[in-house]
Amino acid sequence: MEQTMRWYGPNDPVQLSDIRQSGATGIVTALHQIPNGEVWSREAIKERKDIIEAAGLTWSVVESVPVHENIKTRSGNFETYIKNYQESIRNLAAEGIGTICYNFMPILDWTRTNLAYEVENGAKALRFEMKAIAAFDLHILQRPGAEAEYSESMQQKAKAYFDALTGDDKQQLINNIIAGLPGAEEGYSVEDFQKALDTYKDIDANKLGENLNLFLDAIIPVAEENKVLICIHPDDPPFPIFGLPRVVSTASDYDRILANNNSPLNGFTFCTGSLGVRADNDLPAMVTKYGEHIHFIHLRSTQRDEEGNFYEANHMEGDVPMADVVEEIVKLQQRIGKSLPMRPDHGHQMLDDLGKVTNPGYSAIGRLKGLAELRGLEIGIARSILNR
Ligand code: DNO
Repeated sequence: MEQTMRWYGPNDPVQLSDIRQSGATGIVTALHQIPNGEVWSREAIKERKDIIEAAGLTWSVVESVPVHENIKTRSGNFETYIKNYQESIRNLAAEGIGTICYNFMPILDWTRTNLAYEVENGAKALRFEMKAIAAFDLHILQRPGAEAEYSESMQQKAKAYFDALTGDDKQQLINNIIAGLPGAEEGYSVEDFQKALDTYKDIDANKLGENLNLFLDAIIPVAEENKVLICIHPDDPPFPIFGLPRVVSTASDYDRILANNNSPLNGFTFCTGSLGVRADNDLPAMVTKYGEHIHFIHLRSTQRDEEGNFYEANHMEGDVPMADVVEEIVKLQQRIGKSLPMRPDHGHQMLDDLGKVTNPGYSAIGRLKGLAELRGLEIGIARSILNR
């Protein structure tokens, strides 16, 4: 795999020089300063690329060129936003950047309720807890009709959890869920969030899936002309929250996306952490089946339970069968004759980083540990396959 790391740009406390020492050669970044929907100009792209190259690294993947909400709901100025997206693809290609990641999650990008969940050894992990989501939904947002989406017992747990929150805890929970985690690009107040939810009143999963297809119909031909790989990130978490539809959570979602547009450039960001939250996703089998359409890989693991809670486990632990996944990736790379860009996704906040201000999930040492383990795993598997 081509070893890469995410970098949030010049304000990221983890610097390019740090990433270089991790052994990664590629950078995954985005022009976060450009508002959603606007064109990424060649100049802005080149400026960022030059900074990366001056540090001895390569800009391997754009994560993400965000998709404007109007495109997802096909309302307002969506046609202009699609044209702008096409233009950004052309401009990225002109600057030599050939892989673009995006997602099609309504309103919220990735969602967690606790950004400092202490694991057994004292390190901190990101966590998604259903009763915290329900407490926010039922008692802070007070979304009309929300009760119907939670069992009696979950409603009770949420109430007890909510009653025990201090004012600060409440604010923290609100921030964690809707203020926008790094890379999310959008943040909301409670009132604005309800207004945003209302824009999905008439959009179910079928409709959203159709809107995704229409978006792909418009951008894949441009990607083909410019030889740019386009890869959609799965929903995180991979099930509906706040009544919002989900269309990129399972293998059947992958099938639907490819049935609409089977271009080799139309593909996936294979995120084991997101997909791995569902027990019905067979990750190694998905690598084998969709391999030719996997353009970018996020490796991380999650530990889930039946209630829908999960936290981010060590890269080699948790529910993701990491060795089996990497074995399929090694075979895939041999089959297609190229190395796929991979970033160790998220990491625990640990050691010196516990005392630092870090981007949740993106501290240096936890990701460095993950990358080191994954690098060793790949080398070991590749050797054992060659010697068989
Ligand atoms: C979280 C990330 C997501 C991801 C976007 C892709 O750590 O995996 O923010 O970048 O959903 O568009």
